[in-house]
Amino acid sequence: MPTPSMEDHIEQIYLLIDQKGYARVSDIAEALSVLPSSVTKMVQKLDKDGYLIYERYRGLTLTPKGLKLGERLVKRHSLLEQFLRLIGVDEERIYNDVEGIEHHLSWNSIECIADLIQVLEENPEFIHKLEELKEPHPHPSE
Ligand SMILES: [Mn+2]
Repeated sequence: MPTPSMEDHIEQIYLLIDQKGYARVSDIAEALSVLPSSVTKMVQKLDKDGYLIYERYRGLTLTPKGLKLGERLVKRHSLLEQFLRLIGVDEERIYNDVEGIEHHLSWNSIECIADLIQVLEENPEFIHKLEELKEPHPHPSE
């Protein structure tokens, strides 16, 4: 089982390769707000565990195992974003909230949330009821 930190790294590597065609240690470090040295350490562990191949001067490539997990993690992230958006969470909170919960839900819960999203999308009257509840809704000071 990959740890939350391993998941974060694989997710970012997958996204970077998808968007730029490559993932550099410095870009991963910046995306995750951690030191490049700790990314290097993690990348070596992910190499050892078979998620990617890391060659110091040639960069890194995800193995089929890493690609499969990366794709799942990115899907999970966007599914949770979609869910929070649908239930009316403020846009500026969504990313951080998802980062906070995504590693701690079982795939069973994720599947149930996916089903709930489907029901909500097919029945917009539920969304309207939620919106009505929210009308004047000051947040407690944070
Ligand atoms: Mn994420």
